[in-house]
Amino acid sequence: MRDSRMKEARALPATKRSLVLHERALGLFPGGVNSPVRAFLAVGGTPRTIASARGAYLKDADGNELLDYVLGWGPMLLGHAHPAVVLAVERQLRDGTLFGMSSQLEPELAERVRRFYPAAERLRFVSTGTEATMAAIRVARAATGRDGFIKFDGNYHGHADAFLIRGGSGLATFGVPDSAGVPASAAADTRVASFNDLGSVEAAFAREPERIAAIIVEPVVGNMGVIPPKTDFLQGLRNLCDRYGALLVFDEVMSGFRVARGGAAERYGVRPDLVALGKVIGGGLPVAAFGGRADLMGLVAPEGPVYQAGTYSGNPLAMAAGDATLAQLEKDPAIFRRVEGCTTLLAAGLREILTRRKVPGVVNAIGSMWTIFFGVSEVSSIEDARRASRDDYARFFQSMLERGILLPPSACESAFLSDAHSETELDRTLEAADEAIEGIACHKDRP
Ligand code: KE4
Repeated sequence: MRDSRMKEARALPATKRSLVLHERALGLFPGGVNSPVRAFLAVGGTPRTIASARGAYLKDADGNELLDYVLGWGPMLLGHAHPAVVLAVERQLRDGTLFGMSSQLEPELAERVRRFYPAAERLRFVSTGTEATMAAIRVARAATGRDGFIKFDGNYHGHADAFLIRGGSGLATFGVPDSAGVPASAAADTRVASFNDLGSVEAAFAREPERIAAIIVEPVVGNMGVIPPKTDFLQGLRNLCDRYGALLVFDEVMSGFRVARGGAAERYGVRPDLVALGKVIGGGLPVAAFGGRADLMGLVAPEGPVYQAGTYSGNPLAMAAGDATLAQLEKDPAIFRRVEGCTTLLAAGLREILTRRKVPGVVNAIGSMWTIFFGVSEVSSIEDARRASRDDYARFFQSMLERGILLPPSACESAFLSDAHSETELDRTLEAADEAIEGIACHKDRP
């Protein structure tokens, strides 16, 4: 017991500069951050300001090196500052960053996206996942002439009004599943079902068979921690959409390129009518996309009546980063096997520690996404995830951060791996996790 406390008492890394920067930021930005989850409110401690990143590592403003499992919330599949991406962006930088007209790399990247994700027969680039999901639902409403749509409790699709109902990610992190400022009228057409519960979806359709335009789903949930779909759940959604004349929208902003090279559509063999993509396709710069059946995308302006636009859509610099990233993934497809293999090893190692340390918990991992949940034996629903111990996760987060390992600062998020994470990083992570989980066990033993 004493020994473990001694270990825990090791000098905490300096965070003075992060603290000073955060205090300055508090006077400028709500919560001192430009996206809520970065404020560390769910886990406590000083939010870290990052100065640089390379490979699997970040360097914070105090010079602490952090082994990174946030990876920009998913985009950095190759690792930070990958040479091919840096070179491509540097080259484009010199040729200009924004033309207000189409640029050469847009079709290049779109064709690469389509080779990975054939269900995106045609697509449109936007800058954020929020825009992509918003537009996908707008297309579905136009195509069906219906207004309602079904989302799932705990799923997060960005911060458009109609989605901020029982949302995951930061909404669930702060226990405010519904946001203030969203008028009832904006949410009037949102129906909420339970993930992995086909009965709840069928009931929603049965109540309003003519009103539901679409189902939108994170086919592998990442925004309540990782929750894979049960067998036949996604096919069940496909069948219900076909039966009721609704469209199936996969929000693969996070799961795309993460649960398989072709996302959940490939992994589970279910073809959506529309898809939202993002994160990895921008390689760290702002690129997202909505796409799908050619007949549906033909409804989008200027071809059709569905309006959608964006100043930075197809931005040349972002296209360069995305194109270089997907080019690397096409050149070296073994990346997916390597990163998934490392993730599987990490998850197995964490499970072994939980068992050996007799700390109740479970690790969900799929592709290169993973989450450790404490205090529960299974997480296959949002309700299970909500039962997990947020306090133990916060303890784990802080213990790992003290050992130079950065996990998502919320139990309602997915952690990721990159191709820059090797056996060295795994060994270091498992050694730190063993000490951190021992600390949780000791905490539980305390009267
Ligand atoms: P953005 O608008 O943040 O680019 O994408 C929204 C979005 C849509 N769909 C899914 C499945 C997503 O995970 C996201 C955004 N993911 C969060 C992390 N859970 C972004 C990080 C943040 O909010 O700071």
